[in-house]
Amino acid sequence: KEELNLTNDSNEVTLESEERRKFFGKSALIGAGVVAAPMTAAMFASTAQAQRKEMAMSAVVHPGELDEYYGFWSGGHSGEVRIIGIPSMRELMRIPVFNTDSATGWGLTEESKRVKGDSADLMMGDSHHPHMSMTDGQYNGKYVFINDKANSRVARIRCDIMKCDKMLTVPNVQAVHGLRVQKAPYTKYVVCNGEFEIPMNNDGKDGMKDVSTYRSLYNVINAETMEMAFQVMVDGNLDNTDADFDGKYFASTCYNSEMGMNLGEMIGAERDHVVIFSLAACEAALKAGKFKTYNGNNVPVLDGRKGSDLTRYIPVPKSPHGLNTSPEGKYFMANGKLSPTVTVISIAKLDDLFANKIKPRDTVVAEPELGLGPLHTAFDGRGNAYTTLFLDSQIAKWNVDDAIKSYKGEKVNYLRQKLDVHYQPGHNHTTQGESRDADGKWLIALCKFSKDRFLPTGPLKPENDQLIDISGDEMKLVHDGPTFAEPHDCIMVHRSKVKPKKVWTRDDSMFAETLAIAKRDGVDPMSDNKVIRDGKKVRVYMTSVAPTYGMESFNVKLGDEVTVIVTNLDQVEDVTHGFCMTNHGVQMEIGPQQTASITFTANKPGVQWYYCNWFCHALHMEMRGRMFVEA
Ligand code: CUK
Ligand code: CUA
Repeated sequence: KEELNLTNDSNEVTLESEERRKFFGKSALIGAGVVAAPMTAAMFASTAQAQRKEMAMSAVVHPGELDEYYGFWSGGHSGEVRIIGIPSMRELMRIPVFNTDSATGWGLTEESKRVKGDSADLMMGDSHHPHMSMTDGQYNGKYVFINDKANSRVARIRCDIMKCDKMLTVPNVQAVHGLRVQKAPYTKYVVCNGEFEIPMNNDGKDGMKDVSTYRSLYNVINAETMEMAFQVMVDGNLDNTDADFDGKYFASTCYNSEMGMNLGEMIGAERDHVVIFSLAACEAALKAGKFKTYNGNNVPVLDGRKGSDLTRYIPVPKSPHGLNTSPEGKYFMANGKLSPTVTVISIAKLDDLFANKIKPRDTVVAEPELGLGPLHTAFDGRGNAYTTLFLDSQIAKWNVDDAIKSYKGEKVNYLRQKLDVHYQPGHNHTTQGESRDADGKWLIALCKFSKDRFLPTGPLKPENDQLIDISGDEMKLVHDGPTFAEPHDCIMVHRSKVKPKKVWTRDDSMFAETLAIAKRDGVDPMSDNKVIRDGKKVRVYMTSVAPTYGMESFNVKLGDEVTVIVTNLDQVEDVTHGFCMTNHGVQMEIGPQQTASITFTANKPGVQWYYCNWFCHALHMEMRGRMFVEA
């Protein structure tokens, strides 16, 4: 291996990046051994600098090679989730969730409308926090959950097909923001914050301007059924949240304990708080029937305001933002935002806090001062934390144990390094860093501005997702990645945890209801090509095998409501077909072995061509047929 010429950047060098890094380390050592004359300080500095440079792990993934991690990226107000390969930063896939998608027909197809349920008419969303289901604090590859701040929704993505399969509009709240999963013993619950304060019973009747009736609720959702389990009323509002690794506590930041209705009022108080929720206490209250319901729905709302035994309120410096649990499970960390600090809360002390043996601030074991605008913190599993400084445009690397010593009064420097990022970072995240498997290899900084880092694209510029090597003692920036609005948050999951299917299976729940309708129509979608008339409604069943549809033409009457149901009989991986009715605003994806359906009104007389819009074959252009619309 020592003989490999690693400066030759050819495809023959296929060492895994970790091996390559070790090798660089070794060769540097060997190099040092053969230096005969003592080096001058300047020589040493420049050599060290050069070594540091070459010792960064490579983000290059050669053609045909696979990335080591799946990155699940929020698409912000694009409303989607994106899959990014790490470390290459290649965008592998987009998963439409809260948005409407032209290519796949998400939001247009019957199947996606069923998933969206009561919000099927909404075309947009604002996704922030993607988090994967866990078992014993480790990613289990089953689901990714994500919130929609814009329409107070939570959605679930099935990781075997990488499609959204459930969506829930959370009642009694406005703007679902921070979202996490229960980490242990398994993800029974998804938890999320209602951010904006509203009157309970928000019915527009008397008193809606009386702020004293406004509340924010903590929302607990059953991860498997995606139905509301219960909600917890709190004092103040709620921003970000996270869970412990014991299945006992959740924690949320509150930046508006003042219950202010404008900026000045919201930032008035010197201190806001972190709310700690006891899951056992909440479940007991639920069981004992200690709840109320509001707004005419039957979701149980528990009272977790100050003085209740469901919660505790820990004062922290004003207007905290991110809430992060360290991966060994010891600490909740609240990021200061308007305060230059991160407040470190000992999870081991929470039992005593709930037993009233100690005061809320007694749970704080460190409050390191890091720089201006701390928003979110990530971890390397080696005892270091990495905090984004929005205003300083930096990542601060600091050592948690040293910060604790310093808080106790010892003279230690907990700050390890500050790295410039470009520019204004919001979230950051490390490879597997929110799970027990934090491996300390890569850090991502999701920078809100890119300014001069890319070719100018007009007044609207991309954001900049930067990849940072954290495997050594020093953070090293290795990649700039332009992204469209607006990745808030991401997770990076080792590829061994995720097992996607290659083709659909016929018993998939995504189109089970469509198959049930076919059955009622007496149609076998795997073989029949048939038109079923049901009054003014027409259901057109057709198969597809590259490069033809099973039905060359069909007849309808002007004004009919037409549903086209396509079953793709192809079994070959990657042979996806489309269905588009020209001039009717509908198209969709039909993957191998999938059934998908879409509805439109036949509102144009005469010959209307339909065609396949997913390139499937050399004769893909010829994959089309006619709808005859009788006037
Ligand atoms: S929030 Cu966007 S930078 Cu929605 Cu997690 Cu902090
Ligand atoms: Cu089928 Cu293109």
